[in-house]
Amino acid sequence: MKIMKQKIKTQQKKSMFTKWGIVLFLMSFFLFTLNTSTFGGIITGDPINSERNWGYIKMMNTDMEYLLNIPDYNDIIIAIVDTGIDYTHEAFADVRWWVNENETLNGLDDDGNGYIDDGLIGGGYDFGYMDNDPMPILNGHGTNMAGVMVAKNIVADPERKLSKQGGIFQNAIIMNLKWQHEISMNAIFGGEAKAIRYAVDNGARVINCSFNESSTDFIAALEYAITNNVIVVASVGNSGTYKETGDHYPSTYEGVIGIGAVTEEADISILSNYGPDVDFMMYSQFVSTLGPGDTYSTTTGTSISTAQMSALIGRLLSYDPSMTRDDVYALLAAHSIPIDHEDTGHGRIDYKGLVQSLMDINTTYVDTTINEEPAVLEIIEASHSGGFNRTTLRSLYYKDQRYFMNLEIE
Ligand SMILES: [Ca+2]
Ligand SMILES: [Ca+2]
Ligand SMILES: [Ca+2]
Repeated sequence: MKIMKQKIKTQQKKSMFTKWGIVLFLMSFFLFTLNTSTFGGIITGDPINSERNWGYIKMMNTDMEYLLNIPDYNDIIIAIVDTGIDYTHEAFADVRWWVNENETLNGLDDDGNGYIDDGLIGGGYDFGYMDNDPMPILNGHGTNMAGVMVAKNIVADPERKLSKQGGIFQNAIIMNLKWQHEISMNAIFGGEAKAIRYAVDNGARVINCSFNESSTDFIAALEYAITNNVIVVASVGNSGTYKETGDHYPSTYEGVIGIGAVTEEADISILSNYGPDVDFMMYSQFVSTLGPGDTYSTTTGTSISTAQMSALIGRLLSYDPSMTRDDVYALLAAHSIPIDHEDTGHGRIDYKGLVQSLMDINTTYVDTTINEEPAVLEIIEASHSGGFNRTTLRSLYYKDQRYFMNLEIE
């Protein structure tokens, strides 16, 4: 097999937002249990495709096209346990919402799981109000989380919308599990534990927990998830302080993957907690995403860091669903770049390196930009059980430069 490639200049842009730390820190005082700070959820007139939106991609050593052009191989369900997702958002039009095949919309609990008509509307259930519609009433947090996972590019208005960015794992199947009562901001029906158990019982491989909650029932549900090889990914919190084990649940619970926040300069975000139970750091500042009611917003904090990691882990599982939580963790840890701060776990993810390690590829790379006649640069050999389909591989990083490739099978 011969691969012809053309070098594409990557756009390395500098952040305009290095001085926002204090602002973000002040904003963190307005937070309740949700690990995010959204600017009221909506910034109108703000070009969503501005350079900062590349942050979360850049902090993973990759770019959006690279992410999107690597194929997904298997269906993976990600449960977003949050405030509910506005599943009617225009950028979610093609999203694969999870459906409970064992229910019928008839006012009865057909599958006998204790919930009437669950999993038929918007991908899940509302454990905050105990009804079958997980649509948020007030809070945009859940929609923010889903945006960085599965939003699709909207091309109609490229200056305003997600022209350069979409979710990290757009083929994910999303389970939309609302756990909070939006007025009280609490789980008055024990929704946080119910939602976790529901996700496990219905096939979720990843559960996103971008919040802080520590009820006994909830801890038991976390253990249930971990025992069943479901990967729980949780935000480490936005108070900018050191957290010992047990100080912040679920992120410091053993077996949960705790996610902190870095800036575009790969420094720890001023609002990110840190400590022995932080596992990885993801990008956190002004991450563009979706809000309820066809709105677009930017979101900052460890919540959105966590959502990115959940999507990334979902993608990894789609390559090889047989991987356990420990397999995934080891893979991420092996392809992490430490940041210059103690107690920040393995640091940020080198997605490019990670994907290369997953590729089952033994290929001759030919750089058409160096010579008129194609020149062989290097033969890369790697193998992994989750190997890529070579004919669909469209781009690859090579020695820190990005290439598009035209594949020729010989
Ligand atoms: Ca039911
Ligand atoms: Ca029913
Ligand atoms: Ca509802």
